[in-house]
Amino acid sequence: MDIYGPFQPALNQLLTNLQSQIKALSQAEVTAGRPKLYEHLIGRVKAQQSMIEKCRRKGYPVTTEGALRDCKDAVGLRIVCNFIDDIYRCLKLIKANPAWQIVKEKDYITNAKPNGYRSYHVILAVTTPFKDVDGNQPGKYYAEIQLRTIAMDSWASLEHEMKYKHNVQDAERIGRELKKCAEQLAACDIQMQTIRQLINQN
Ligand code: 0O2
Repeated sequence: MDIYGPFQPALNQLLTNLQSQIKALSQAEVTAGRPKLYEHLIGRVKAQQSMIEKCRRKGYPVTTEGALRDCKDAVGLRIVCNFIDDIYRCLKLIKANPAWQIVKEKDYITNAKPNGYRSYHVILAVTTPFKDVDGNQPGKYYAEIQLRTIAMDSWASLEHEMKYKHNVQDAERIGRELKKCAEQLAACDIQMQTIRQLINQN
C-alpha cells in the first residue's frame, strides 16, 4: 500500500525546506557571535511501513488521511544539541518563527518518560504551496521536531534498538539498567552545562 499517495513529493520538499530553515537559524546565531544551535540535525520522511504500523498502533485509519492528518509526524526532524541550554535557545527561536505554528509540545526533559526517555517534542503546522489531504492549496502539513542533547540521543538510539529485540532474557532487568543509565546521562548533561557556564564566566 502507498500510504502517502500523491503527497510524497510535498512531504519530501517540506522536509528539505524545514531543514534549510533550521540550518539558517543556527547560522544566524553564529553570525551574531553566539554558539551554533546544535551539533547535528537529521530528518526523514517516515518510512511507509513504519507509518502503517504507527496508524494501527494508535488506532488511526490506515489511510493517507490517517498518516497525514492524525499522525502528524510523517515529516520528522531531530535537532541534537551539545548542551541543555542550546535546546531551550533553539526552542525559543522555533517558537518565534512566523513560518509555522506550534500545535503540540511535549517536554520529556522536565517530565522524563517512566523508561528514562528524554527529549523535547514540538509539532508544527506549516502552510505550504502544495495541495493537502483536505484538498486545500496552499495546503497545511504537519512536522515533528525532536530536540535532545547528544547524551539523550545516544540513550534513545540504544533503547530503540533494544525494543526490536523481543527474545531477550530478563527484559525487566534490562529496563532497570537502561533507566539507571538515562539518569546518569541526565546528571552528566547538567554537569556539562555547569562546566560551560564556568568557562563562559572566565
Ligand atoms: P519512530 O520510529 O522513532 O518514528 P501522541 O502524541 O502520544 O499521540 P506519539 O507520536 O507516540 O503520539 O508521541 P510521542 O510520545 O511524542 O513520541 C513520538 C516519537 O518520539 C516516537 O516516534 C519516537 O521517535 C520518540 N519516542 C517516544 N518515546 C520514546 C521512547 O521511549 N524511546 C525512544 N527511543 N523513542 C521514543 P515513533 O513513531 O514511535 O517511532
